[in-house]
Amino acid sequence: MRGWTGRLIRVNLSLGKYWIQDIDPLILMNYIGGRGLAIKLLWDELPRGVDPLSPLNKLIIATGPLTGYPGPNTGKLVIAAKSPLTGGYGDGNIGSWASVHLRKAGFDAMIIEGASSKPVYIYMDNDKVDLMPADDLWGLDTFTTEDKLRRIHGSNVGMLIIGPAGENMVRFATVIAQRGRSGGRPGMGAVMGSKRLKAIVIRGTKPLPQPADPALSRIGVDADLAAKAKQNYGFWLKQGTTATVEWAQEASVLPAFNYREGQFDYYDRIGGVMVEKNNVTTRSCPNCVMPCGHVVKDAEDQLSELDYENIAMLGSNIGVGNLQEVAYLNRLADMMGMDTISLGSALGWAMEATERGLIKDGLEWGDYKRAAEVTLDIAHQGSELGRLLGLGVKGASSRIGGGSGGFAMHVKGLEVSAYDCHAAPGMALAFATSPIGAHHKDAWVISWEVQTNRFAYSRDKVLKVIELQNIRGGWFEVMVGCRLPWVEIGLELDWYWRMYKAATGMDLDLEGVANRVYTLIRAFWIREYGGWSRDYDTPPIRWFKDPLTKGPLKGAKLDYNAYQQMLNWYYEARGWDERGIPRRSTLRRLGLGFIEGELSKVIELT
Ligand code: PTT
Ligand code: SF4
Repeated sequence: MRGWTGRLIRVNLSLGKYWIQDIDPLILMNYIGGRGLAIKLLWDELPRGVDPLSPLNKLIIATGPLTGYPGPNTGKLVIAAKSPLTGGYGDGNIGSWASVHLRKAGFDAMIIEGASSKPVYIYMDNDKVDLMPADDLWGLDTFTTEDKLRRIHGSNVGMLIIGPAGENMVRFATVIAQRGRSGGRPGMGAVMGSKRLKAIVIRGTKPLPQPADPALSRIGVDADLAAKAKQNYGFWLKQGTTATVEWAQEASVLPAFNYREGQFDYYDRIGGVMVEKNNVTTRSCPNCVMPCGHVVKDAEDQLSELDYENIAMLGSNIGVGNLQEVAYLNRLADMMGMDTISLGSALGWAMEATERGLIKDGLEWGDYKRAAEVTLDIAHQGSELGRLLGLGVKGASSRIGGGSGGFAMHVKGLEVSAYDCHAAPGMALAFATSPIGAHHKDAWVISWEVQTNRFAYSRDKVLKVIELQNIRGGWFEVMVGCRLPWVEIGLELDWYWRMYKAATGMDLDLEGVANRVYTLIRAFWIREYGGWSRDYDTPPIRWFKDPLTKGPLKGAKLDYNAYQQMLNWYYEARGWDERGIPRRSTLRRLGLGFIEGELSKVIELT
């Protein structure tokens, strides 16, 4: 096959052994790579009901057939496993040189299984893997760990690292690369920690696989040039995703005070204009034509890399209206190795619980110093509050009760990304049906929604959500490139279809692949949950019950019955029944007939 290496490397940490294996070409054709390959491997290889933090869980690192080739933003990888935060399928898409090095080492993917009895890190040099002792790295933050590993292995390597949060199995611990890339929101860092795996260091020096058409490089370079020629390119370089703060304020979707409101009085002190003024440098993933990591000095005069979600969740959502303070909390999260979205949500939830007298010795809105203390407590699991919040808002609210579930902002256990949906039913549906829980990456429909009829609960809106899910979750997550050239500066999708064809020699069946991957992920959740309920596909109750109390959309809230009608349309369009279970006919049409037997052991199929 062309475009793929056709091989994966399997490392078993319990046995201290590794194997090189061919990947069935049919699997690559049907699932392509990234998330597609990851869910196929997890479905096939995980025993049903496995504890996500046990040695039986497997961590999949998967690239795609364009990874590393010239072309817009081809330096990312998917990291996936059964999630300890949600109990279902979890993944993240992270920019790291590890992606390019893995391909240059001759592999499309790595599977990590078992668990080491002592802290280790993987050092992979092309076909050879060594498990290196990591006792002196254990307990270190991600920045210090990266510096130490670079001193040992030089700069021509790619790395994926966990911090204390991952080691201590904080449920929303992520994997960090390049001091500010963070991936795997549903606890992929905790899975690494449970395996006592501190880091993965990869050095690949072989040529990338031969593409089907040598014109691939030229097409990729032309696509880069086309991206740079886009009208919005110059503005993007100045503010990147952080310009979204001002847009979200204007649209009343900027989460404030634990999603009680959609606007924040001090938004201009933490927004894109402020970031631009304070920007000291920018950082990027490999092969990026449009760097988005905006670095500013934080409250301790250290460098911190910001994106929109970090600012909204550690700023407006917890009442902090100062960019340097937000940046400080963000840097702590990067160093500790935990997700800023979930952290901001957990802190916001704890602030509200404190206000309501449900938590003693908690924290007040806007108190960034106390928020920083609690952040470190979560990472180190060093106090009762730190241990509570380290469970995520779903786990924490079910532990303390007292009605605190009513303001726990999550779907399926994953904290909601930074878009308030009191007045955005389409985005609420996108969050509720995202295949990993409430992440915006699969369908950021909100920008389209606020420009059209934002209050409508229409079939058109449902179909728009699915169209976006299929492109974002079913293409960018399986071919594993960054979607921002398309989303943010309008690079035409046709460039990607041409690059895919040149790399693999095949035409892309987007609908087929996306539906197959979405449906298999749905089946995985059902299998792991031992059943299903429509409640799992319903957004947080707050958006239905507590209307916005101020701003131009004062009084807005979601309508439960109208939402349920949208969910019916959604299921119907995906070929799932009214319970959200894929129909037998859908499984067969998508080439997923092989899961019928196992799925029907846990639920009756229609
Ligand atoms: C992504 C999520 C996001 S999405 C942000 S800001 W965003 C937060 N960033 C964090 C961070 O930083 N530090 C930290 N400790 N935790 C963080 N949690 C949050 O993580 C990220 C970019 C961004 S920045 C976005 S939109 C796009 N996301 C993509 C995606 O999901 N898929 C894809 N094919 N391309 C994408 N391109 C963009 O990538 P998760 P990254 Mg990330 C400081 O991984 O788990 O999906 O979480 O990977 O390399 O950092 O790129 O306004
Ligand atoms: Fe990475 Fe941002 Fe470039 Fe995408 S736009 S490849 S996330 S630096």
